[in-house]
Amino acid sequence: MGKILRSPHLVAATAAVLFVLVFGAGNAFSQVVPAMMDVKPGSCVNPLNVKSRGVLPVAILGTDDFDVTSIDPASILLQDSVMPLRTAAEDDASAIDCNDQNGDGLLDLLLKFDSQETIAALGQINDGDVIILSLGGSLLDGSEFAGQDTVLILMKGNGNQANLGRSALAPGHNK
Ligand SMILES: [Ca+2]
Ligand SMILES: [Ca+2]
Repeated sequence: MGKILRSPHLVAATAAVLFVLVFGAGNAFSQVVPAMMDVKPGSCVNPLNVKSRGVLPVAILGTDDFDVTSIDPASILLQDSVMPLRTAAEDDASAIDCNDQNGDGLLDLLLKFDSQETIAALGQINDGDVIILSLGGSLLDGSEFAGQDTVLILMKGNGNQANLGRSALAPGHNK
């Protein structure tokens, strides 16, 4: 039996198995589950006024391959630094809400971020910039997810654009 263990074929086969194990494990750690993210659900342009003192609503849309209830809400960060609001904002029932935002029958996770905190996390911005917002976090099974959407930076006006985004949300609330 000792001779068989030293067989070049067996050594090669063992190496191949080890390679697959290591490669597979590496993949499991580096894989990030893609998530569908929609800043300001109901608005395509996603204007973000730098003077807005309100909230920036962001939906993570559930798909057949992505169940939003598998997200660990405590892990969610926008731009790697901004946590979603956790207390009720104004007349909203809760800051983190699970409902079917886009009416496709699949649950979506609705988050709200403080507009000023979000703007501060963007660094140098100019009027009219289209900025990619990144959102990420962990799933309850420990894997990571990430999504992206864009916002249009507005530096003029009085913040009414931001309020438009919020009122566009109202019809999406389940009634
Ligand atoms: Ca949008
Ligand atoms: Ca949905």
